[in-house]
Amino acid sequence: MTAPLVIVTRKLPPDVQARLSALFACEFNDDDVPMSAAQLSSAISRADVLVPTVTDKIDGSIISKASARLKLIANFGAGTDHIDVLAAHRKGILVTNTPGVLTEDTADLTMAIILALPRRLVEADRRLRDGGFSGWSPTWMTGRRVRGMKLGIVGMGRIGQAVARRAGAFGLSVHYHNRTEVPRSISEGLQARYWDDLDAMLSAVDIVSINCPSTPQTRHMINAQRLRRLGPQSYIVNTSRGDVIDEAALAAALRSGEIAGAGLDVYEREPDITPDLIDLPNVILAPHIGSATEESRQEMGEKVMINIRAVMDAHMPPDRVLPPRASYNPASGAA
Ligand code: 8YV
Repeated sequence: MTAPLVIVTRKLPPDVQARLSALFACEFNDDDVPMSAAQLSSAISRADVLVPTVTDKIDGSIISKASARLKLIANFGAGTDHIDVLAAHRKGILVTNTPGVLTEDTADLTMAIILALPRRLVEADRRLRDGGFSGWSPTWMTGRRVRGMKLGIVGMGRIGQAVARRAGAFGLSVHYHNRTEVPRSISEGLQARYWDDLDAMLSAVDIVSINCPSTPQTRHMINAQRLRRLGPQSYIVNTSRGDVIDEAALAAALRSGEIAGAGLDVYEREPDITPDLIDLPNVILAPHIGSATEESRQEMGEKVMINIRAVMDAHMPPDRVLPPRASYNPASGAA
């Protein structure tokens, strides 16, 4: 029996690629240039398993090119908004992701930005490098005290909860908005207050952290009108997906002083960034590095391999992603 063909769209950590090679017949992308739609179509038409990342748009038209041999799309990453999971499901192709292993690292980056924004840390670094440090001054580069601020978390899943744990330790009070209230046992442990009404929460908090996935329902959830609710002393942080915030509206709100600052790790049209954001001093811009630790990337690779192995052994993979409930009838198992 020939080994299943696994096609990996981006260069993965060396240990992960070595182990993948030991287990399966593999095609890697050692140049690490993101594949074009034509290359993805070719890959999906030949593979038993496709291993894409957030930089690959696996839409319905790509999925239509899959041959009958494609059993699994094993995403290297937690978010699957770049994959048409329903189209895959309709063709009987399983989709998996890598949840859990990047939670703490993404929450660390989120907390780092939450601390750095009001304290103007990145701006201060820039000013010093530009020769602007002529010695200590009682009034220069003053920011705002983080302790005592109210943090509003939008999306209280794994990462939102991990951010809440950190925020409590830094003396922020934790508020959250979620589709549904999390169990009391969790919110009481985090001392987190639930807000059913997002608008009301935005008006009440000092910092907002976006930790929800990108879905048709969350796209541009933070728009010009909601940014106005935040107010001129408030900050917004996004380490989830860029399109949850209307990026043009955010740039306008920052420029006009409607909000005090923003810290972003994700963008609406990565790798492009609204040029205005680059010019503004009150913005921290990170290049989508939430899960960028050696440890997370290694463990994401482990998860990919475990999911492939389970499917190859005719078991249900541990990290199966199902289509959104609205489009899927679990009773019939069909969309
Ligand atoms: C990953 C992420 O690095 O896992 C996610 O959803 O946003 C990132 O942290 C990326 O998705 C890799 O595909």
